[in-house]
Amino acid sequence: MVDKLKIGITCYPTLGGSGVVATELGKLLAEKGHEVHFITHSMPFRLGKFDKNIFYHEVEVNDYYVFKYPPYDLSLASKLAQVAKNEGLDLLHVHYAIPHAVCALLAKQMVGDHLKVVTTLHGTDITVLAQDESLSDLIRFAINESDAVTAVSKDLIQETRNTLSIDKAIDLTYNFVDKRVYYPRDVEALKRDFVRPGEKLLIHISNFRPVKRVLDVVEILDKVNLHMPTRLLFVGEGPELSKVMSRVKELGLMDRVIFCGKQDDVAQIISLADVMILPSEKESFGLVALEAMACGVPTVGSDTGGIPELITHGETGFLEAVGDTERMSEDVLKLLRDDELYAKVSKACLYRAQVYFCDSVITAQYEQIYYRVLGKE
Ligand code: GMT
Repeated sequence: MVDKLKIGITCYPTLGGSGVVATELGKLLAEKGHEVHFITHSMPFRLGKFDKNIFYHEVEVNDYYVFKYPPYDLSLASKLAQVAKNEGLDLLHVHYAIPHAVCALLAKQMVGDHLKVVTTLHGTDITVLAQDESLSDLIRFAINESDAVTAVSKDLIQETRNTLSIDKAIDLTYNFVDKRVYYPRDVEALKRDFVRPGEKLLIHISNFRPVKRVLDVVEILDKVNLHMPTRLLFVGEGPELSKVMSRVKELGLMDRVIFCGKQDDVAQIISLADVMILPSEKESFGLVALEAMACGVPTVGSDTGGIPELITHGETGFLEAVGDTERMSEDVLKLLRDDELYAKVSKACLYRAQVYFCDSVITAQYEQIYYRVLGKE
């Protein structure tokens, strides 16, 4: 019989792909009989319904008056150690090297070497934080001292090696989607609330950080709309939102754009759309493109980071150089004008999401890593 494990998971519990992946993984592990303890500063937003194998431990930050800054990292480290001891955890699976892996390593020192630490790299700790010399040694330490390290694309593994001169083995664990949630939904009736007959619908979902190049999405809509009546759904919020709204007004596209804000039922919204637009400057994986793929919606985006490992240009979407909105809009038009091509690409999307980014396959990969670090292979 396979050993059931006691696993602690720490992630950023609010919106964001890493939080989604960590939470979905925890839920799937719990379904397989493992005991899963989320240790985070607030309830992970995708946690959902009650499960007897899922526990939530809130990290409360001590705001003692001598502290200039409340020490979240120390509160997390001591909570991790406390939960690990009280619950007899086998391992901590932490998402992001900074600060989570560093905190987990401190907890391991407090609890003992039998507590293993698995760290998953999602991108920003390598592509942004590791560029900062004041943090790079700490990130290298966190990676080298973890019992296992995983990354969400080959590109991110390579970038970790190059940026931090790291030789340690890093396991590739692609992002995944739960096929029971992400599938083409029947949204024909709902679609009539968003587009008129004959119109097409584009979608962009992100946290509107500069790295997402959301203004490019508006340029693409503008260009496509010149040739074909098209609308655009923006899902999410973030620092670039007001700039995006100004550009939409400047181009006279207000009646073509719907700003939905943050939304929970992403699969339903994606199913409304014809094409997902992801023109990011950098993307270690691009979870939203996978979510779209699993709903049969192709992505047009940039050929950068881990995106080409997910989307095969010409088969499951189209990828162009970062910032080339001209070619991206031509790709969108190519897809929207040719029903036969669209159907072929959409079918290929469903197949690729099922076969290569299937929840059960990736969950099993994580389990294998857990058993390996615990010497239970
Ligand atoms: O993209 C973001 O700004 C959010 C960030 C996160 O922490 O959720 O996303 C990163 O992790 C996701 C899950 O592994 C990946 O799908 C995203 O590509 C990655 N973002 C970047 O690399 C910019």
